[in-house]
Amino acid sequence: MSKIERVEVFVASPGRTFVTLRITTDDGVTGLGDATLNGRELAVASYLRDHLVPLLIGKDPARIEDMWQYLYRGAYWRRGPVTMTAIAAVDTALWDIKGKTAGLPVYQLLGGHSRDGVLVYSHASGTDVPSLLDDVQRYLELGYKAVRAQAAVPDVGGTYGVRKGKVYEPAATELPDEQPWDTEAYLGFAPTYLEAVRERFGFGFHLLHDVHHRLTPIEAARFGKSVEACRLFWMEDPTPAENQEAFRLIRQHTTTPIAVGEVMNSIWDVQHLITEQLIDYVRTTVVHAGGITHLRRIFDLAALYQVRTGSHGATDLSPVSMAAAVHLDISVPNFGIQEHMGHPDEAAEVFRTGVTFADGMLHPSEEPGLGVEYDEKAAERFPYQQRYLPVARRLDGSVHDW
Ligand code: CS2
Ligand code: MG
Repeated sequence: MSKIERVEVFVASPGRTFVTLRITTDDGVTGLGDATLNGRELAVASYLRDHLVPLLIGKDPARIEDMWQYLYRGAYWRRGPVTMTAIAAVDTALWDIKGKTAGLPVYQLLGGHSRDGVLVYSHASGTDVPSLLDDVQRYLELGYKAVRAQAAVPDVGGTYGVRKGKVYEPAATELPDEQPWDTEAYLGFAPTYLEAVRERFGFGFHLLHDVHHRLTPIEAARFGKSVEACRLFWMEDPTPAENQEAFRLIRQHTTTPIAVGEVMNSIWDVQHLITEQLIDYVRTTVVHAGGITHLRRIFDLAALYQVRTGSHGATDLSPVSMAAAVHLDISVPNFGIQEHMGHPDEAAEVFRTGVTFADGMLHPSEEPGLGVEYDEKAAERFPYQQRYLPVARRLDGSVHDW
């Protein structure tokens, strides 16, 4: 039996901050895990370094399920984004090691190919409708079969999702940027630009939109109804999902499909959304929902209720968890779509990934394990930079969901 001999936690900012866990066994096999929690990275790094690393040394890396139960049930204080991201990083690294030890890519350990490729969507955005339409055109020309569309609401400063640089990066300031929000302005404007996209490009591709937790249930019902003619692939996070009941009201009013889950980190957070079919896609991820081991459970529950997967894949999910996501996506029966926002150029100097993009789909590496390498020497060139996600405030100055 091999043993875990070394566990390293790297915090670096190649274009943006990533927290990466590397486990090394006594026979020299390494595994990687993503432990990035945007805006709260150091909390997870400390949870790993100060609380989990002492527990991992000497353990059998092959006992992935036992390790998951040990770290989850053994913590006493359960769930939450920090705990589940730390557990996720360990779990993902152990699956990487298991694949390398077996000489198989991780997807082969999960049941092999269920499809030829992993349909992905990217992100078109604009400061106004013309620039949004140009951006949609760009992604369609790049071969994407699915595009998310977001545009700035006129006269409302920081609408969610409008890219500034090469990739959309919301965590951009040393203290939270306080951005104004006006629900009425959004409800009046967003349907017009989604209609404009359909008018210009037709219905030959999937169109997605992220409401980003901004509406009340009845406002979300109104929004969903107002865009039914746009035939969205989904409206995402229409209302905050702590209250899973809230989605019953939305469901009563609109057939626009609903996607929820990127901020959820356990099966219990999405249990009723799935079992009562209040959503159509579940967006939980390898990195924030307890790793491959737990995410498989969520996806299997979803499959029983015809809920499909639609995992989050923004810039703050590192190439490690994106590779793990593609290994899961290619194999699960109820796959829906995978978000693929890409990473800053500097990230490629630190992470080497075997994931490939072709014809609107991602493909996992055929290398044993996840097919990702981390260059800690290169990472030293990108010291940690603390950045915060924005905070939204209504026009009266009160805090709103960002
Ligand atoms: C968004 C993200 O990609 C998405 O669907 O919700 O951009 C999200 O805002 C960031 O990942 C937060 O870190
Ligand atoms: Mg989102």
